[in-house]
Amino acid sequence: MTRNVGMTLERCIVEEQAKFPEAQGILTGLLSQIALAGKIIYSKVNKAGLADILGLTGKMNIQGEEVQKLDEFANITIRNCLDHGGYLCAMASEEMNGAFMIPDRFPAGDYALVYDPLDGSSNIDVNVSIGTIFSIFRKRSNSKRGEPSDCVQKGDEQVASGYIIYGSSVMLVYTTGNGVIGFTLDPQIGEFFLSHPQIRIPPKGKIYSINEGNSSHWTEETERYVAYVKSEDKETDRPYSGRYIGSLVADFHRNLLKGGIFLYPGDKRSPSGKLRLLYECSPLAYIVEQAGGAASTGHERIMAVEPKTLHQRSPLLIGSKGDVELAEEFYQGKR
Ligand code: P6P
Repeated sequence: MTRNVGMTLERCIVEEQAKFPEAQGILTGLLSQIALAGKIIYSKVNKAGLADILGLTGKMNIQGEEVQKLDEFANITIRNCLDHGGYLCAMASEEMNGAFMIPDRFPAGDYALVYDPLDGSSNIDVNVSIGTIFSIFRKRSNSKRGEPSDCVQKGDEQVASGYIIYGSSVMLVYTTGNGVIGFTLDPQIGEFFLSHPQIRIPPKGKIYSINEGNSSHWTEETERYVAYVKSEDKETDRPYSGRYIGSLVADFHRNLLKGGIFLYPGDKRSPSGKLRLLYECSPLAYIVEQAGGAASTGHERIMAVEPKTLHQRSPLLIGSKGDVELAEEFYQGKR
């Protein structure tokens, strides 16, 4: 009897691609190259404690944050894996001030990639799971080789999005608009195998994730919502458990599988919150909506927000639909 070698990422994408002949294998190529970048990044992340790659480059990124060497490595790895395939016209990343237009020496394609190369990087030195987050848009400009503006599109325009989590195992989770699928890397053979064929988030959870250290700056809505989920009420399954890792991909991935809500709301110091719309909130919003959940600013769907600038921030409430809709009632003055 032939041993089932398991459904690899490539085989799964090709079979899914076959359902959309008009896509001419674009997604196959793009997702395969993103998977390759993830394997290369993982090869460094899992040795971070050994190499001298830990520590800061001393450079500052556009956010005014010190750039960790691994951040820079991840950013360049993704750019080098995806700049020559002919699928993309432009790329944009947390680590680059402006869009990176595909150089003339390579063919330019009809898609734009926006990504956070290594989110949660402040956790690199303490061995907490971190992740790569990505969004793929169709080129919208009329220019043959695209424009930087092709990277600045609202979430509803995404053709695919996903993340790679570098944790106790490495997983690639993505959507192309037909549900959410997860693959787990077998490091022995360097292949991603299908491990989560159809991820669905529970309609309601019992976990809330928020940085309580910010509570002195919270708005009254956030104070009242957090007090609500922490108070006892058997009928509505409260209190919730507090879980906060400080690494968005890790907090999001746990809630996606177990149910619950992650909040990084605006506060009195920064009304737009901390997280970036285009390469943190938007791609995860596409994943969670495709898994049956919801993602909101507190007042509107994250996917409906029309971005104005590449690095703009957005408040984020994301997770089980029942939890996000309940939290929205607090932010919209209905509770
Ligand atoms: P805070 C990591 O720097 C990050 O961008 C996300 O991964 C994480 O959810 C958030 O910031 C943590 O921010 O203010 O709670 O430390």
